[in-house]
Amino acid sequence: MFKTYRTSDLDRKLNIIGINPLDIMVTGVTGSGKSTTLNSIFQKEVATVGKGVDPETMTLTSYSLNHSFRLWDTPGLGDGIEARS
Ligand SMILES: Nc1nc2c(ncn2[C@@H]2O[C@H](COP(=O)(O)OP(=O)(O)O)[C@@H](O)[C@H]2O)c(=O)[nH]1
Ligand SMILES: [Mg+2]
Repeated sequence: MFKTYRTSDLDRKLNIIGINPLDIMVTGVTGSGKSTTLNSIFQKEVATVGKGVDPETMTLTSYSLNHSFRLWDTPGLGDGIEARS
């Protein structure tokens, strides 16, 4: 579904602007659901989801959805949800 949505159209437009693949960085505080969002987009467990508030994603990792889209999972911004009160 998402993987085939106007893929050739978007691919052609990305080539016109000279940015192909398009890099999309998923960012946010630790535990905000970045890895979960990636798993949802890919409809399989590509990224390890954290348990509780401990940071799970420690490195910058890329996942290619197709040859035009590359998504990047990032470590949290350090302001974990445990720091909120
Ligand atoms: N209730 C709820 N929990 C979520 C949601 N998305 C992620 N989580 C939970 O939040 C925790 C951290 O998720 P994770 O994807 O590892 O966050 P990340 O640190 O931003 O990558 C995990 O226990 C997930 O199951 C959501 O939409 N709703
Ligand atoms: Mg993560």
